[in-house]
Amino acid sequence: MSAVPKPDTQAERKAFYDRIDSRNVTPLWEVLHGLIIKEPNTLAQPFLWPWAQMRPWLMEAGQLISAEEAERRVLVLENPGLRGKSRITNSLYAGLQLIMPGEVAPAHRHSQSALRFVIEGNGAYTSVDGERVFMAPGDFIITPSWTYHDHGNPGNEPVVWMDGLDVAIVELFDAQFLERPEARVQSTSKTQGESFARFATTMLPVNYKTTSHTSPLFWYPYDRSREALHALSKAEPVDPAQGWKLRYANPGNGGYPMPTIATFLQLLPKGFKGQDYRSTDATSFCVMEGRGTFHCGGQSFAYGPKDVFIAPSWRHWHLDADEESVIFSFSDRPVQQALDLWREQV
Ligand code: GTQ
Repeated sequence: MSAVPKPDTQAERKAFYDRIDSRNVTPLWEVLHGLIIKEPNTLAQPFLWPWAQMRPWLMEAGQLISAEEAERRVLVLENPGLRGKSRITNSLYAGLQLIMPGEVAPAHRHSQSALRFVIEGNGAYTSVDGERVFMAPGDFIITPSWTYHDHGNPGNEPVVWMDGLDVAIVELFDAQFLERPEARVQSTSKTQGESFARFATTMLPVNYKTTSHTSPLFWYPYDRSREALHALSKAEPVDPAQGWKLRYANPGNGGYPMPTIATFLQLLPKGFKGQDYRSTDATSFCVMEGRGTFHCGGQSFAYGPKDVFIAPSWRHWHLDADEESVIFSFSDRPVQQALDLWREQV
């Protein structure tokens, strides 16, 4: 047989593809090299959203629409390589939510799991299934899948936090549900002290049993996490890529706080020059303290308090700290690990 295709082969192939296409069938060999690839080749790009720019835009939004009318008054942080998709990475959503004094963001519940990382202001709360949690800057709070939540600000200053949700993951599985109860504001039956007593003291209620993959603790206050990082920095050598880094844990099982989203807090000493690092979990960062530079994929971004920045999957990044820095971050690592997909390289 001749190795040279007959002159009419291309035309014959085309005719065949057209014929099978009309019945929703397509030849793998035309798409294979884009489907199964050597390594991640994400459209997501590194980027930094400076607080100095975001804060005035949030306050402007505060004049344009109420939290009530918006349901959630949020400026979505869209990855520049994924515009129009409401996502900061391929799998996760991030936004900055503002609640003004006296406002309420009405109750609802949805399949998506959410995290809040408080950026600015005191006096606002979020209620999770009847438990009201007052938030302070640096606090990390979760809203587990299918738990009712409303936010309110009975205080006297604007409050802003970063939201992280697994919207695209739930969408991948077409498993979204949403419900709005009659009452805008949940009646609260428990206090955050109660949940803390049950789950935050390295003890558990003696008969605690659950089949849920989500942490029974909703509120991880900053002073505790900051204190832990400080103690760690006195006790052990600094990791060359990550500084001193802790992951937030589900006290019920030692796993991640939510099945889809991992969260971390890291401390970089003044003058830290981080080693290059990459991992398959694209990671979104929010600066709590300090200034420095985030280097990623050949780009550099100066960072300061309250800035948000993103390292895409498998792109090399490192952090240089001009001042001692504390940085919160989140990613889809639990999902990748559950599926035996996660990789990292130092
Ligand atoms: O606070 O419930 O940023 O439902 C996006 C969707 C926040 C929330 C967001 C939401 C919420």
